[in-house]
Amino acid sequence: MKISQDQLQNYNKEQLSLHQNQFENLSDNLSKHGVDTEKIINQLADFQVAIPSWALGAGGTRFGRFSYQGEPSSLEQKLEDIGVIHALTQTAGAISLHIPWDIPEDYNAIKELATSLDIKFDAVNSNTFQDQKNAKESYKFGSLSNTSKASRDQAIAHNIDVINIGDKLGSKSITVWLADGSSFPGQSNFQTALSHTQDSLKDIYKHLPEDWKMFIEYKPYEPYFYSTVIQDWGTSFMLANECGEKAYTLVDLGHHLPNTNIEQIVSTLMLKGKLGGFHFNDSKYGDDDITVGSIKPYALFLIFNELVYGMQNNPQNPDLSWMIDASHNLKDPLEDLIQSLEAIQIAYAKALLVNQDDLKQAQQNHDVTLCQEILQNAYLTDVRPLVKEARLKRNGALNPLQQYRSIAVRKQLIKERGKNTVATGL
Ligand SMILES: [Mn+2]
Repeated sequence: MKISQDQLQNYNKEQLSLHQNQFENLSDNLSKHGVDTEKIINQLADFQVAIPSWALGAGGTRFGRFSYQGEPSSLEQKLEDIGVIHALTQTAGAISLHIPWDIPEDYNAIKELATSLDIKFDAVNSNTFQDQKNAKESYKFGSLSNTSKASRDQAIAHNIDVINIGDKLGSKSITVWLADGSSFPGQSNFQTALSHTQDSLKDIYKHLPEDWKMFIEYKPYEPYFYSTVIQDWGTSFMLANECGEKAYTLVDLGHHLPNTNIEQIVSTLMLKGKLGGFHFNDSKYGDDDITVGSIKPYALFLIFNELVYGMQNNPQNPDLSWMIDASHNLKDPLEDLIQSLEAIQIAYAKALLVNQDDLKQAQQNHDVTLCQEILQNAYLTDVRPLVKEARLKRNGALNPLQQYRSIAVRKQLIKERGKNTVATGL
């Protein structure tokens, strides 16, 4: 299904005068404090986040999977779902493909469909965390780090295939996340596992097209419980440096132990020009993959504050690949993604409100109280009118979730696809 401009505009008309009042109030207030509202709205309008191809259906837990009705059962339908979210939010202008779950059959048709929906192909993701049907070698005891050369070679060849598939679609990066690790002390030789991983990554790196990047994702634990080969940003950073200038670290919000200072990690990586990708989600305990901003919105703001600082002050760091990496077990996946995109825009807008010059001055004067006030004043500002204005500028919906419900998208999808369709994924 597709949302038409008429549907959007009719709906927006009803909400417009209320929005205009709220926007003018905020805008006047911000102008008095020297904020360039127009500039912030443009920055918000330009900010696009990739939706992964596995996020459109119901995700599994370790114990079961409860299907959601009207799930997309082909890559075409997944693109259509992202098209719906993008039409409403104007923030989801990219897809991140997971291979082998979503290998296109007709590349030109897929590219045309994506273009018609204003969707670009962002990083492609390889999968060596599960065995594929008829695979010769198993990843049960690791992929790029496996003590078996045959398993490592198979995993390297798969990553090269993923690059080739992405290249045909116009992607410019590959994300490598390894489940490799061990569950028991003594099971794995740490040095051997790390050396194998390094050599395997270098082999993959050799096959990167000139204008491509490789993102190396880290995670402290899970699926194994004692050790993970690429467990933290330091290990990822070291591996990226060993590979070369086209290799970068990828930060996933859920891949940290509780209370890790993620904003400091982001800041360090950007200073070194090595932050390439960023995955959004939220968590209470571990890699919970729940709606962005649903648990720790202030932490998200502080992280965005460092990202904004880096984007403004670190030309050595490339533009980032942004993606939502979450799983949807209870909510309609599309509603969850709309909520996540809203939370991302809100955190970004608040970070853009931080007066970096004033903050620098306060830091220089060791005025700790004022430093905190500057951050909290930005955080406590209700920026939703700015986010809405940015959407309006791009002909999106003033209130995406309300509109999604008022035009009964899910009901329509169930009618088109049936109740029992299942999207590929975990
Ligand atoms: Mn991730």
